[in-house]
Amino acid sequence: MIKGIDHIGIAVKSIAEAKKFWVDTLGLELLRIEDVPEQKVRVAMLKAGETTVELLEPTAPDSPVHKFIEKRGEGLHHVTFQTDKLAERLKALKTAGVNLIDERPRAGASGAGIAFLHPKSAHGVLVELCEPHD
Ligand code: CMX
Repeated sequence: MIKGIDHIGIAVKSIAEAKKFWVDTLGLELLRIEDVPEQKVRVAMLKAGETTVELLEPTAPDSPVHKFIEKRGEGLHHVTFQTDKLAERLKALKTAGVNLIDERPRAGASGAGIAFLHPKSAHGVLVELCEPHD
């Protein structure tokens, strides 16, 4: 079952620049900054009450986030929902005709299993599912 929103991903050209608004002005707490080489991004995780905002800065020209910013500019990039039994859920979604970017869970930050669903199957929203590590 879907347990809630884990985080909201926002594509930015520069974490250092974006932090001036999100942290210094709006007041979200910076939890950590880490590189995610598999996705060719650097991420800043910001605490927003029960959930988290993830600023995504591309680290290579062929990063999906670089492509997104080139095409659409900075802005909302994806929404991540927490789920259990991710592998089973992906099979069920595939059977239901959903276009899966990841057919099997991949390793995400902090040992979580993650998988993306294509925005064409989700009314224009890139959806990420994550199953937190126990
Ligand atoms: N949200 C909504 N729509 C999106 C989108 C996004 N984030 N990214 C792309 N699209 C749309 C495009 O606008 C385009 O629509 P049209 O065909 O109507 O023009 C369509 O999807 C195809 O886009 P594209 O620019 O040709 O890009 P690709 O098909 O090469 O890649 C996607 C799109 C979603 C498959 C790719 O970005 C992907 O695999 N994403 C998952 C991985 C990822 O985003 N990683 C970064 C975050 C990692 C992290 O959180 O750690």
